[in-house]
Amino acid sequence: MSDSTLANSGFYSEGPRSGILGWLLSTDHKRIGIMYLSCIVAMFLVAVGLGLAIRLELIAPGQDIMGPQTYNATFTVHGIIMIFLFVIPSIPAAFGNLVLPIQIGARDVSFPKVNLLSWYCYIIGGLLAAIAVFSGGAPDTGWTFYVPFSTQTSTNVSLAAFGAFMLGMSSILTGINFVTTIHRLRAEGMTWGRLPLLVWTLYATAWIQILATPMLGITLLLVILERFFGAGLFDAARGGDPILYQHLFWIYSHPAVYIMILPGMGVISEIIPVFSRKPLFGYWAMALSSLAIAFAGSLVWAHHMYASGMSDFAILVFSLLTFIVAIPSAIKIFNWVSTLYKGSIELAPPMLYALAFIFNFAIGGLGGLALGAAASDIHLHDTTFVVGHFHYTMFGGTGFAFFAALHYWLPKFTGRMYNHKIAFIAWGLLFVGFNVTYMAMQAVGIQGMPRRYYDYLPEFHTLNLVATVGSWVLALGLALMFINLWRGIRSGRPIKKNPWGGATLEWQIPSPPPMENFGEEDPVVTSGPYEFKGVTADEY
Ligand code: HEM
Ligand SMILES: [Cu+2]
Repeated sequence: MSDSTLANSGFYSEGPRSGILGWLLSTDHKRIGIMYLSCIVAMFLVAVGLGLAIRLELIAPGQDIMGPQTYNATFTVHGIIMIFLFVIPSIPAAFGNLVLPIQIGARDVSFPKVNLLSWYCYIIGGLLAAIAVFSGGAPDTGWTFYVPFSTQTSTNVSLAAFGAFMLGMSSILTGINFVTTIHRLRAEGMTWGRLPLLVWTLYATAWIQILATPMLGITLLLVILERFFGAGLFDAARGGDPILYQHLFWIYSHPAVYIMILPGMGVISEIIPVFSRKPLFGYWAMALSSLAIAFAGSLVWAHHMYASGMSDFAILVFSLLTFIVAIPSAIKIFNWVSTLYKGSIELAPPMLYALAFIFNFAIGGLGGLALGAAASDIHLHDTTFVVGHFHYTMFGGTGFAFFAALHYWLPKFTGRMYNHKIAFIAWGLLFVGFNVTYMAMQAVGIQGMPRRYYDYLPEFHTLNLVATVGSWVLALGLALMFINLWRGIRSGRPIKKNPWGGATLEWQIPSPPPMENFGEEDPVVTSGPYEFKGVTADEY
């Protein structure tokens, strides 16, 4: 951090070592959180650039800026970075590390050294992916690494797959730390019924990280083994089965969408009560629905495979299970809206992103029901409707929750406030640009446009033009948002402990927090996380 005052305050200035080693060898959860956050934002911006390039290629039929091979590599690398280097670590590894220990009244996580190792696994994974891209032959399989193509193509699939393996390792280590910390390091009085909901969602997510991620690791290692030794594991002509790969891949990758969205839901549950000045509606329903999503979400993976030749009975079972998962998700939306009802709403920047999350995720969720129903999915499978759908959930959901978390907690961890007027304008551009881009992609998908094609039929031109222009408005909003946040970090108005009037523990300590989080005494908790009686926001 180049800002002198920030470098001399709180956990930025304390610690056993100074200088760059004071960061690269730090086992402090806040410093590790900041290192993750910096890398994750950098990766996001790189992948946004690739996304904009894809949209530019799709502005008109025919070849515009890239040919088919480059197009395949571009969406593959875009997807790999967005999934493994942005969305999955975005809230758990960055904001989980920054906020979770403080919210439960702890001074750090259970295994600080393992926590630092998780960051190095992230870095190694990222470097392997970068080498796979820049050493000639960027992977062109799609982020799903489907066989048989991924075992045959001459591009750098093994490097990219091993990069994803290391990123999985990083995710598992984060999960192990969070489950142990939440069980063992809660402060006196921090009962399970007083845990902030962000902590409950990170708890449910951590169990998926621990139990499901090894599945991805094994599956990717099998692809690498297949590329080197050609055992025929997935080769039907030699007794193997390519469909087996799809089962193995989605047994992780569908639960992985809950590693992505659950922490985002936790962020929204932190923000909605604070800016409604009302306790969250249905605390236990919210807490238990996180566990229900994690559990039921591990039983629906084959809804990605209705078009793979599955039996009608299997399709029926997975379709029914998919509808069941929608219930706890709907409970969350219902409880957020019930909390807003008759609340004294303050439309501060974090709240705007939280409200946008609810809007976007509701659309994404409804689209998910259309894809969960076999009759409509057989038509929509592998069209740009699917691409629009998962951008609504992963970008419109987790991405907007990440932006909400940036606007809610960055002032706490930098001691400075960003410009609210510019934040409003950036939000407006982002929200409108986002919905124009992905609503148009859903619409042209319903008309039958397949995904992962660099060219398309003339009748799809108008909606693709609209989607591309939408992505420019979206990009303008993103640029304005990050510039405004950066200016806030460098020269924003100094803040005290609690600019928003939050009631959770992080708002009761200095901004930025000291290295030890709390003073001499460990905190003793006597009330719930959303009880605002006597809690007011500091002037800034
Ligand atoms: C400005 C931002 C973005 C733009 C313009 C963009 C655009 C696109 C487009 C047009 C495709 C479809 C390529 C095709 O099927 O032919 C795509 C694929 C994809 N995008 Fe994005 N996207 C953006 C942000 C994101 C974010 C934030 C995420 C994750 C949260 C994401 C995840 C993905 C994934 C996983 C794929 C599938 C890649 C594949 O088929 O293997 N994108 N994106
Ligand atoms: Cu799924």
